[in-house]
Order: sequence, then structure tokens, then C-alpha cells
Amino acid sequence: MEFNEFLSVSPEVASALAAGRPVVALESTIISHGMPYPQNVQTALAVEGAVRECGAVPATIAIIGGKLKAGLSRGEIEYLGKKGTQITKASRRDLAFLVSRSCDGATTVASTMIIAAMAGIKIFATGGIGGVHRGAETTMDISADLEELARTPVMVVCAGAKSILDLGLTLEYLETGGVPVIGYGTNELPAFYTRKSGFGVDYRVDSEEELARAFRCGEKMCLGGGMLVANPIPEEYSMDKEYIDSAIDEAIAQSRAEGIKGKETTPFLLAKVKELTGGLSLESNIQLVLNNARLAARTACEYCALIKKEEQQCQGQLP
Ligand code: PSU
Ligand code: MN
Repeated sequence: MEFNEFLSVSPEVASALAAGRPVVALESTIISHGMPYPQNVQTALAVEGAVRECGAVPATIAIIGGKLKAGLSRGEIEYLGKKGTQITKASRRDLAFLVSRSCDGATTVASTMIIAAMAGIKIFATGGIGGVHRGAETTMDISADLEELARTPVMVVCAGAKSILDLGLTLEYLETGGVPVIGYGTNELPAFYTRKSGFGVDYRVDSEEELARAFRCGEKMCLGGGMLVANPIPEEYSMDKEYIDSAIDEAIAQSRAEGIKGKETTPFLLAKVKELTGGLSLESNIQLVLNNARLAARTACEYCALIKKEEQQCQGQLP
């Protein structure tokens, strides 16, 4: 763990890391901005439970009173869920000011990766990542998540990206940033609510062991930068493509009509899609996050097993 006076790692997470036990980072924008209360709190706790069931320790990440927290108490999760959108959505650019002003922040994929890396956590599970928005050729609206994936060595397990984004441009941007896009058990990038998008991934991987090994190879080469694992939503929870696409098109039309810009764009589109599709998309959303948490936890277990093996080899106990 990097020494950092602003970092506050929970005792459970700190002792797991010190003992070389598996830990999975989880984000908090999804709690404060991604789902309504009380489903947001129930989901955050269920996701932590799913990580534990697969043998890893969950580290939900947020900024509370200016502290960069890795590992939240139940009360802190409840607090973030209840305050909802009153909590600042915090990406990389917000960290210095939230800390200097002792404020709260709900961390996006980008800022969760930063805090996870500070704490020494390698694997992170979320729902969907930010990306290149449709129309970015004129708006320049590209999520800071993509830059972070290019610079911070954390594996992000997601369900692909929602087609509120331009998925083709998002993949181009990731390629430029040197981020491998990995399909778990698939050759195709999943599109969050649906298992297919029509776009291919860079690598198909079918085992957690290979995910961990590839990540470890990048780490040993000091390549820097993350990896993006795209895990398709389980078939039984996936949504009808036409239905979800028409809701997304409507949401984008409304956001353009209302002149929504900057950091409001993603939350606006997500909220509109949810409003247009009701509880149906919320259930899919919850299920895919659980599915990603399990994959991340199993991968974290494989990663720790690899490290243990390396240590034994070092001490001459293994050939
Ligand atoms: N996409 C989703 N669900 C989410 C987000 C994106 O399908 O919850 C959230 C994540 O926290 C992500 C952030 O990191 O939105 C990206 O916001 P922006 O596009 O403003 O960078
Ligand atoms: Mn943006």
C-alpha cells in the first residue's frame, strides 16, 4: 500500500491486503447516482455479499469527509445511498478539491481505480464504464474513465458499455490508450443490457486463471494502464435489443433538446433510460453487477494464488 495521508483503508480490507488475501474494489457513483434508494443500498450490500461468497473481501470506495475510503461500513453505504444525488459525482478532476474541502464524493470508475491503486487493490467490479458519447466528434464528451484505464493498473470487470455511448469510438479510444478489451467467454463486446453489440473484443478469455495471469504479466512488465474485462449479462436477465435501443434513442433526443452537458450527461441519460423502461432495466442492472462482482472475486482469488506461487518459487519451495 502506498503511504497517503488522505487514504483510509478499513481494518478488514487492510488485513486482507497485508495477508495477501483477495480483495475486490467496488464503486459508489452507482450507489448515489445510479439507482434509487433503497434499491441502491440493498444492491451495494448484495454485491458485497456476492464478493464474499466467492472468497474475496469487498472494498467499496468513496470519499467521505475528505477521506479516500477503501472499505465502507454499512452505515457509510446507507449514508451514500440516502443522500443520493446530493453527493458529488467524483471523477479524477474532483479528488483534490473534495479532499482539500473535506467533502463527500461518490466515485466513478476513474476515481475508484485511482483509490484502489493507492490501496494496492488490483481488481474492480462495476456495471458499465463511461466512454465516448455519441456525437463526441463535435461535443468532445469522452469519459475520464477511458484515460484512467490507459494509465492506472487496475483490472475493471464490467458488462460492456451502454449504447448511450458510441461503442465503436469507445473501442477506438481504448485501443489508442493501449487498453486490452477482453471478452469473458465471448468474442463480442456486450452492451450492458444485451449480450451482443456487433463489435468484437481484442481477446476472448474463458478462465479466471488466464485473466489473472495476463494481468500479472502486464504488471511484471511495468506496462502501467488497466485492462477492461467485459462480462455479458446472464441470458435470463438480458433485455430485448429493440426495446432498450428505442429507450436509449429517446433519452439521447431529450438530452439534446434540453442541452445537457458535461458531467450531467451520463447521469441524465441513465435516469431517462430507467424512467422509460421502468423496473425492468433496474432488475437487469442489479443482476449484471452481481454477475461482475462474482467474476471479479474469482479472478482476485486466482491472482492471489499466482502471487503465492511466485513467492514459493522465490524461496525455492517450488520448481
Ligand atoms: N455507465 C453506466 N452506469 C454507471 C455509470 C456509467 O452504465 O453507473 C457511471 C460510472 O460511475 C462511470 C460514470 O464511471 O458513470 C461515467 O461518467 P462520465 O461519463 O461522466 O465520465
Ligand atoms: Mn462526460
